[in-house]
Amino acid sequence: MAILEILEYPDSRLRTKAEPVTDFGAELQQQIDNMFETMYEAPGIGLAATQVNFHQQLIVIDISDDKSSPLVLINPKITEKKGVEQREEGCLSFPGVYAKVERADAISVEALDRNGKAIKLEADDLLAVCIQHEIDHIEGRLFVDYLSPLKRDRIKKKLQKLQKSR
Ligand code: GNR
Ligand code: NI
Repeated sequence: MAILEILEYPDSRLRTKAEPVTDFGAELQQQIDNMFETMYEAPGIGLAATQVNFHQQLIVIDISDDKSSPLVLINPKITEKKGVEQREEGCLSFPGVYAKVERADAISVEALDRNGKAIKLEADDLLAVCIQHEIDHIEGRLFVDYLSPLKRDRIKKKLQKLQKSR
């Protein structure tokens, strides 16, 4: 296993639209394991392949406190959205940045698991937020896209300063 480098905003590679996964072989399995290791080490509750410069529609999530609920979503589609809720979000591609974003409160999702088997799930609360945040990543969208241009610009300057300092 390996810890992967996480791209940080405003890296333009975060804007890449991922291609559907078609090959569920050993390389994909290795990529999934490396993404879990990277997410747990960060630590984060989700990680999209785009963030580690792998441009296929692959997401890993675990919102548990004890690594007990790993979830892999491949080629995911949101089939239903209900309600809206504002929540504070963070992102591993924006170290130290938190902002309130409005999302659907509950969603239905269809996806493939790591073996290519079709799965359907219903999610609400934090899991629903996390899935929507990760699906945005694989489509090249970022949580700051929902903020005002002024707030986004402040965040960009803060991160560029941080990146120059190391
Ligand atoms: O670790 C993460 N926490 C989080 C908190 C609120 C809403 C979304 C997230 S996802 C984030 C990890 C990440 O950047 N995934 O893309
Ligand atoms: Ni993120």
